[in-house]
Amino acid sequence: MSGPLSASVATLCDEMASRVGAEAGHQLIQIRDRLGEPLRVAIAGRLKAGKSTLVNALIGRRVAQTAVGECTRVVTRFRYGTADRVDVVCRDGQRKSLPLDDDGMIPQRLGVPASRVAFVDVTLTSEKLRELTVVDTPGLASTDTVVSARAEEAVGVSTAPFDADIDADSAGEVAAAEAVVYVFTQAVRADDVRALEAFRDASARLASSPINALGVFGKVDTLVGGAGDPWPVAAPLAEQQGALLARTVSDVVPVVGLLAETGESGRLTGADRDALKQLAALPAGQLKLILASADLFRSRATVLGAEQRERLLGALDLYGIGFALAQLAAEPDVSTGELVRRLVAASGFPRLQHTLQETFRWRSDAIKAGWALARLERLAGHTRDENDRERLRGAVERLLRDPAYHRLRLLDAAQRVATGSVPMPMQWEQELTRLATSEDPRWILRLPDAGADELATAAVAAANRWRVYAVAGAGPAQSRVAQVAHRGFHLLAQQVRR
Ligand SMILES: Nc1nc2c(ncn2[C@@H]2O[C@H](COP(=O)(O)OP(=O)(O)O)[C@@H](O)[C@H]2O)c(=O)[nH]1
Ligand SMILES: [Mg+2]
Repeated sequence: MSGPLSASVATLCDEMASRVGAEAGHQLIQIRDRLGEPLRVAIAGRLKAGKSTLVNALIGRRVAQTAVGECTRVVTRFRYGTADRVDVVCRDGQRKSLPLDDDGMIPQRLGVPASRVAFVDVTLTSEKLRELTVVDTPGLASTDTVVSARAEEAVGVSTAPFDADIDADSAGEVAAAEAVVYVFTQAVRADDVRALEAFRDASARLASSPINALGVFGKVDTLVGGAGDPWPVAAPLAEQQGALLARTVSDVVPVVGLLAETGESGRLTGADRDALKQLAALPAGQLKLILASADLFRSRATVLGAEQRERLLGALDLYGIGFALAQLAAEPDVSTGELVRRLVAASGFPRLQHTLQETFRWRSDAIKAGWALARLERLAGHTRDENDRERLRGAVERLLRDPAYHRLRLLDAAQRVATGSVPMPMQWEQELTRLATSEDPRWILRLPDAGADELATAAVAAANRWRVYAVAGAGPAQSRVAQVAHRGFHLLAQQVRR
């Protein structure tokens, strides 16, 4: 499952582990083990942004609490396992197992004070977790100014964007993620951007950048009133936000998380469909009225019982209900399964899944290898034994000389440019980003129909351009980046000739 880059870092860890002292050896084994695990994605964002809802959609099960009053203050990690299991991991290292509650969700009461909890470790038999470990985080609280100030302080000391009440253990659990999905709603606020950027320092080499961070514009159904279609507003807004956040996330994908969750978790039943059908039979004027607001729906949709009304609101909200009613009006016999499929399509979730795949999954080898190398470099710097330090540093350097590892230098350089720490003209930046994030020479060189010869010529020309830029271009930082790009295009030319 792991790619060639992470595999060779893992081999290096194994080899070195027997040659260094016990302390460093133990850490090397930890890094190696981690390389064999699925990519770890943290879901970050402010309180009530819809993070846990999105987590459930990604897992395909409603396991994370999203109840209205719910306000989880702990980090929860969801990973694949052969049995469903919830372990509360305490800060003193103690573990306490809990059963899922009657609804199959993590119990709201953990039985341990939140202040003592490091994080909650959940293993599930969900197939979707085989390739992705998901870390749900509490939100960055910001309405309360005191908490906000403390959150900022926490951000200042380069932890991650979450509530200041979070302890170091859970902060570490989030910082250990190799990629981040940042969920926000409506206008992107200054503290959103700051919080997102705070990830940057947390994992050194490949911290939050367009390389490993994706933005999700959540709850877009709440942009317009009632059951109105939010997409004509949501799509251009997401594009604007994408431009605003271009230095921090690779894309901003709009989504109705609630509909994705309901659809992907199989929450909608045949009875729900029948209830919707009853509503669909109402006269148009009355329908318009009950779909105007949640309060009107509660007080006027009396062909249904109170419980059924709440259930539909909770699972679909007004836009989902209105969408389902329109489907049923046009096609009264549509099955529950087909209705669910259309709801998921209307949620925007398929595009999010596709983008996740594109952004993270195929890059995950480089992301993980980069993460591991950053850990190794840190280990080489901190190990007490001087000989161990030397050995580790030497091993990392040898590995980086392998041409395959040039990919990591490229990602690192592209990240510096993309985040603005090394400014560069847009065209150069874009070419570097393409080179760093793809293996397809036609796409990198923007020659979709070219043959091998033409590609090789173009790659050599690009290499030359970057060499000139390295010599004659701007400052020393730009020059270093340009040298990395120069070598990258040189290697690309060799690759297409083979
Ligand atoms: N209408 C609507 N409500 C949503 C959506 N996503 C989440 N919610 C609701 O918003 C509330 C907070 O969501 P939650 O996922 O718990 O937010 P978190 O605090 O970021 O984890 C819950 O009541 C969700 O049902 C959405 O896309 N549309
Ligand atoms: Mg939550």
